[in-house]
Amino acid sequence: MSKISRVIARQVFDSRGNPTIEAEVFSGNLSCSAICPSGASTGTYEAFEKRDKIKRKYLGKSVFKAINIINNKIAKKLKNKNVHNQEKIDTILINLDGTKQKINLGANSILAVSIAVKKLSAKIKKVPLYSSFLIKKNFKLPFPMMNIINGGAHSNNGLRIQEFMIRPDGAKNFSQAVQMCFLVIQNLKKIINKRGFSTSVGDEGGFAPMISKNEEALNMIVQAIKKSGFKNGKQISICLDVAANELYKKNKYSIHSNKYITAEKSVNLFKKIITKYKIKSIEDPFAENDWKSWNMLMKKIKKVQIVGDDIYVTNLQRLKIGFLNKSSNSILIKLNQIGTVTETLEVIKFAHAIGFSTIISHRSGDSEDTFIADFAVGTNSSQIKSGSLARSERVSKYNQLIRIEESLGKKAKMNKIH
Ligand code: 2PG
Ligand code: MG
Repeated sequence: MSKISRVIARQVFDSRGNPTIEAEVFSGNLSCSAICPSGASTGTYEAFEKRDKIKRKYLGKSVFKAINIINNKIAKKLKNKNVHNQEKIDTILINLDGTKQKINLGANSILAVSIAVKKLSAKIKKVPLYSSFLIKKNFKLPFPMMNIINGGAHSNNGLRIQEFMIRPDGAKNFSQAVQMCFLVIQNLKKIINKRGFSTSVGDEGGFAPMISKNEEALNMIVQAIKKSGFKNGKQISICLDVAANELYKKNKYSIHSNKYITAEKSVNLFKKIITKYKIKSIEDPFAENDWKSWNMLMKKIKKVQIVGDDIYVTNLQRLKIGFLNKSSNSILIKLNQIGTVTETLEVIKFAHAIGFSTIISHRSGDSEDTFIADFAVGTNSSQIKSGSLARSERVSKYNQLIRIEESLGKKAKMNKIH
């Protein structure tokens, strides 16, 4: 048994330059740290993110109260606990908070500690982090979903849909997957440049040209795929995150233009673009409580991955409701939506048991922490979403997967997209 000797936290900064928490957990002279990410288009049911809300200092965004909680309350409770007993440690943290949405301690303080403990346990055991989750052998690499055009809450271009992604379905290995995305991204850059738009990037590293029509973005991507020598819908597939919570008002949606229309009409327009652009995956097509419309889409659209993010918020109870309502066939996994490693693993296990695919995801405010790369491999998740091949906080996850693939050698295989 290795005992936790010390837990400390500090305020660091995320990729948007906002304050966030880094926790460091010690056992003797070994330690590991973890940085908590932060979202922009957040679901109502996500676990609570604790911020100081003192306008004067960091416009309300500092996290010193949460850091205090780690340095005192949490550190005291975890002292001398077995670092290898993740479930017990997470249970202590959950009980210490005592609320459903982790309102007392804040999911940001809890998660930073939970992840740091997990990393430290693997370090002490001298095993690769990816081998310390659900999967113990036959590790598979996830397909990257790279967000190459940013819209919605992640940029200020007025583009309705938040994320236009590509997934290199034809890749034989992870390095090739990255190479394929690289080619499409570089060609897309040329296309955007030629059209006279800026090639600067948004929060997740994708381009954020000043266009406002979804189809304009889709046309440019199709062109870039073709120019790279790939077949759209075959070697490379287009995937979307609509983030429809942000486009919802009084039972209507402004997904396809800035005019608000019914869900029925939106479904028909989804159908149109899915066929035209051979779209293979759609995340958050409707708002977080609009179970009826999700089910309508599932009934009307076949062979497309329908992914729940804000609707499930990595929460087992909400996933169960979604399963009973036939709301989707896939779930996006974000550790900070629920707050501990153990609870996240429970959700993934359930998702796989009911035949859902799992997509491990970054947040739009992320950091150099690469935990989710190992997590994707160790949980047998078929996909990972970590932005584009730009901005180090995005690329760092893909780089870690390249290292994992290398360390697996000949045994390395790509996961299956179902
Ligand atoms: C999403 C995420 C990540 P955010 O909606 O899926 O891409 O964005 O972190 O802003 O919620
Ligand atoms: Mg989303």
